[in-house]
Amino acid sequence: MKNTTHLNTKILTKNSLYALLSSRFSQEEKKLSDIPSPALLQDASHAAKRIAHAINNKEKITLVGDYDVDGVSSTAIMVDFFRQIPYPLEAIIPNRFKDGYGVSPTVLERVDADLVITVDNGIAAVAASKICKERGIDFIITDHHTPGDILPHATYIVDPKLSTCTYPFKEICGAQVAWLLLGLVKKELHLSINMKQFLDILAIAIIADIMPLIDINRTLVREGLKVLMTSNRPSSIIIRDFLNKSVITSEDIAFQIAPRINSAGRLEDASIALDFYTAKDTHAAFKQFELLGQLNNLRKETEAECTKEALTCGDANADVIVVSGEGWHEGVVGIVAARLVEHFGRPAIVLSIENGFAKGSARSIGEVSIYELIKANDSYLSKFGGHKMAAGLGLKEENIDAFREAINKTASKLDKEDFIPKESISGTLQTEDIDLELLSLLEQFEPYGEANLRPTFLVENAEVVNIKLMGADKSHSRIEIRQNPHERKTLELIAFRTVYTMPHDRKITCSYTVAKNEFNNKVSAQLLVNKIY
Ligand SMILES: [Mn+2]
Repeated sequence: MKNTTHLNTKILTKNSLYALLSSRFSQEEKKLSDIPSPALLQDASHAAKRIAHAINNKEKITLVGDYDVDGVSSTAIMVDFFRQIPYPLEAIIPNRFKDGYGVSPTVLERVDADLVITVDNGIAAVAASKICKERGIDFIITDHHTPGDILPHATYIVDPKLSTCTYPFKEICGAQVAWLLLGLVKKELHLSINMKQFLDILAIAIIADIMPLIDINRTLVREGLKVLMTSNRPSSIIIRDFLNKSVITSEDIAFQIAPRINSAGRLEDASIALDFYTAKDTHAAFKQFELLGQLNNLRKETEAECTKEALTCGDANADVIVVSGEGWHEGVVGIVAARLVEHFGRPAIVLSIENGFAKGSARSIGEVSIYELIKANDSYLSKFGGHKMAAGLGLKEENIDAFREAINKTASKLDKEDFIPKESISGTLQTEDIDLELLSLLEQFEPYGEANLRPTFLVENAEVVNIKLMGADKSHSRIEIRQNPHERKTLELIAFRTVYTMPHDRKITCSYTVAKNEFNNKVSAQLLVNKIY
C-alpha cells in the first residue's frame, strides 16, 4: 500500500461542500459594469486617440498579433471591430517557423504602414521599435506580458504589467487589453458598436491563456460563455454545434476548443484559426474548424512521439529537467514540457535544435518561478520571456550543457517545498450524495479553471468491482467501484487515456472530479479520475 496519509479524507456533506466553495469568494460577484474603466490603463486613452486619428485621416494601419489562442483571439476581435467601423485593417500573425514570436524586424520587412499596433505581444520588441522609429511608423504596443529591463521605444505602450500602470486588476490577457482599448476607440469615434458581442471570443482567450478565474475574469468568462451560446458569429455557431451541449463550460473550451485553435499556429499557420474566427458564414467557419480538427490530431501524434523521446533523455535526479533534441517539433515542445513536469514532478525545459540553435519552452510546478530561474541564467541565452509557470527561450546549441548545469545550480538553492504542488483534494463524498443535486451545487461556482479549481474528491481503498476499456482504441478505462464495504450502490469512474488493470489487492485510491454528462438528452453525474495513488 502506498503512503497516502497526506491526502485529505475529511467527509463532506453537501452543506459543508457549499460552505467550502463559498469561502473561495470573499467579495460579491462582479457585474460587467464593475469592470474598471479602460481609461485607467496607462496610455490607453492616448493610444485610442492616436488610432481614431489614423482612421479619420485614412492612414494605413497594420496589426501584429500572436499565434496562440490569446493572440489569435485578440487579432480576431480587432479585425471584427474594424470591419464594423468599417475601416480596412491589415492583420498579420507571425509564423512561428518563419518569423518566430512577436513583432520582429522580419515581420516589419513586409509591413508598409503609417501605424503599427501589436496585440498580445510587443513588450519585448526593442529591435522592431527601433525600425519603426527609423521608418517614421508610429508604433502602439498592447500586451499583457511582464516587461523586461529595457522597454521598446514605442509611441504608446498599453500593458497592465508596466510597473507604472495602475489598472486595478492586472491579471488580464492580451485579448482583454485589446478589447478594453477598443472600448476607448469606440468612444473617440462615437461608434455604436456593442462591445459585449466580442465576449464569446474574449472568454475563449481568458480560459486558454490560463488567466485566474476570479474577479472580473470570472464575470467576463461567465457572460462570454452565454454570448457564445446565443451569438450569430459563424465560429460560435460551429463551436456550439460541435460541443452539442445545453450549457458550455470553461472546461469544454479549455479541453476541446482551445487546443484546436492553438494547433494552427503550432503546426502550420495561425491564419487558419483567424479565418475560423472571422469567417463570414457558417460554411466557411465549418471548413476552417475541420482543418483545425485535423491539425489538432496531427499535433497529438507529434506530441506523443516527441514526449516519448524526451522522457528517455530526462535526468530524474535533476531539479530542473532540461532536454534537447534535433528535429523535435517546435510547435509541441511546450506541451511536451508540461508532460515532463507531470512525469518528473519538476520544472522542465524542452529544446528543439536546428542548425546549431535551440529554441524551446519551459513549464513549472508548485511555487517555482521558471521565469526567475531562466532570468538568473540569461547569460547563456540569446532570448527569453514569459511568466512564473511558463516561458520561452532560445540559445546556441553549444550553451545547452552549461545552461542546464547553471539553472540546476540556481534551482538547488530553492526550498524543496516549492516544488510540491499544493494538494487540492476537498474531501470525500458519500456515495448517496453523488447525484443531480450535487451537480447543480457544483454548477453554482462555475466557471472553474485557474484560481478556482473544480473541486477534487477522494475515494480511498475502494473495492474495484469491474474494469472495462472503452474508446475505439480501448485507451480509456471505466472503473466500477464500491466506495465502502457492503454498500449496495457502486460508482463508475472514468479514467481517460489510461489503461487501468486490476490491482492485486483489488483496491483503488484516487482523486476525481464530478462533471455533468449529457448523453441522448439524459443528464447524469460523471466521475472523472484525476489521479490514481
Ligand atoms: Mn497572451
